[in-house]
Amino acid sequence: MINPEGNGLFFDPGSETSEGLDQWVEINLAMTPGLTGDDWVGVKVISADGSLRDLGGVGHVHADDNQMLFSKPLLVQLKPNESLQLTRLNPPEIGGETTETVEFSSLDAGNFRAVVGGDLALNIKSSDREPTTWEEETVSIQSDTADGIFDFRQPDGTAPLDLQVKILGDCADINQVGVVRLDTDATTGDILGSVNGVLSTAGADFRAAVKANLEGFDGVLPSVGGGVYEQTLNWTLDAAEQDAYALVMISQSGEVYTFGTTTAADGKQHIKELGQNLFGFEDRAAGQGSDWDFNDVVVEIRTA
Ligand SMILES: [Ca+2]
Ligand SMILES: [Ca+2]
Repeated sequence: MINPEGNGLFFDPGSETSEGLDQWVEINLAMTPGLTGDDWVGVKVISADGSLRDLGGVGHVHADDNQMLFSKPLLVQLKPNESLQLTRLNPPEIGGETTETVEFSSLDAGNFRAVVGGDLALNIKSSDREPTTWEEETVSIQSDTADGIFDFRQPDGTAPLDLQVKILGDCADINQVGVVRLDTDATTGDILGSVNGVLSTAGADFRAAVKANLEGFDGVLPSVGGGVYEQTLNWTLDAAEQDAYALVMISQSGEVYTFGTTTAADGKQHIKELGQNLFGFEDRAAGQGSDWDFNDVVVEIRTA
């Protein structure tokens, strides 16, 4: 239900679905005329104790001429009495987060509309499908908008996991796309911010480790670019391959971009979340003519 101030949306476990949101919620930017690739919304919740928790970001994929290419909702999980908050995000390099008025309104059962700053509309609805195990896992590990990380570990861990990897975008350069396995704690199972023992804070050593451990999708390391493009690859993970992975983009000039806000050589955020398991990269380093459109290499992973 909408809070008394009209600027937050509650998950109230005691209410009927028609009045409130279920635990799993899909958030999508509405198809409003005039939207550009820069229109991007950060999703947070205010917990019952008043603390703020990030849930990720949602936007659309636009070509450089602003033609709409792809969009996908952001799936988030709300705990009882958490209040959903929305903030317009600008590309981190041109101002970042801005504080604006958000107005929520109730549509029909379990459906809401939110308008950020009077012009950026989002559709919010209780999700009518159960997320898969790894989707549920990624909801918590993709909470920062720069967390391009997937947890493909399955509880049973014996059946192959069949995935589809959609790669699309608009860029002049030719860039490579792949993944890297992340270290996990053998006891707790926690995903560690390291590759082959090298921490993501290790700068050039970390980027070298990412490059040295780069993997493709079923052995295919796609090169993409030279204009607007789209391709879909199959990726099957057998039990031994079901692990934690991060997306990686190697630029035409050999720069390494992966998860995190400061892992790139220029210290800038080169990846941002555009929807559930959907991430866009900016392919040029600061000083190489970067325009921070984050549509140069866009990757979506879903179950096949
Ligand atoms: Ca760009
Ligand atoms: Ca571009």
